[in-house]
Amino acid sequence: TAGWTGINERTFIAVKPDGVQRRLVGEIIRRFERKGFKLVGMKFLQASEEQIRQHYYALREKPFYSGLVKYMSSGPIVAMAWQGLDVVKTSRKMLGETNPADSLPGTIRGDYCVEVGRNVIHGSDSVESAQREMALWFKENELLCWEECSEHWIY
Ligand code: 3AN
Repeated sequence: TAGWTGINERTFIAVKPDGVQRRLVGEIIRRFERKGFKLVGMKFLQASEEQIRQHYYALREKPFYSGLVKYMSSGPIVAMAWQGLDVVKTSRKMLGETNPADSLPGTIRGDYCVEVGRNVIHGSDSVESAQREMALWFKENELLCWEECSEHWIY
């Protein structure tokens, strides 16, 4: 997965257990599609605590870490990879700030949540994190390269 930049930049997005429970999956996908990003990988899964510990390894010393691991493995999540120009930076803008109270209306966290510990969605914070996280959650053949070639479609 190395070397994805420009219009091929990719990021890892996950709808967290509270987002799934609150039926926000469709809304979140809709926002990324309408923005103009391309879905290149998606799975619905219940993560193990071990997977979450790896995902949030950088936060292992934080006081909220064990609560975060429990929360993120408490129910199913939707793991996705999205592709497009500046998708890492732009998707962080679409998410809003880590604390929903600091997130502007119009952002996902600004519109749909109130608590930092229940903030509905994850998005990679850099191109390097995106590559590490995509490798953690997807096998290489689960990330697709596809083009919009409508002549092959029925309608
Ligand atoms: P972001 O998800 O915006 O990149 P990080 O990486 O600092 O923010 O934090 C990862 C996750 O840890 C957050 N999405 C949130 O669920 C949780 N978290 C962050 N800060 C706190 C906090 N002060 N209290 C409880 N949970 C937190």
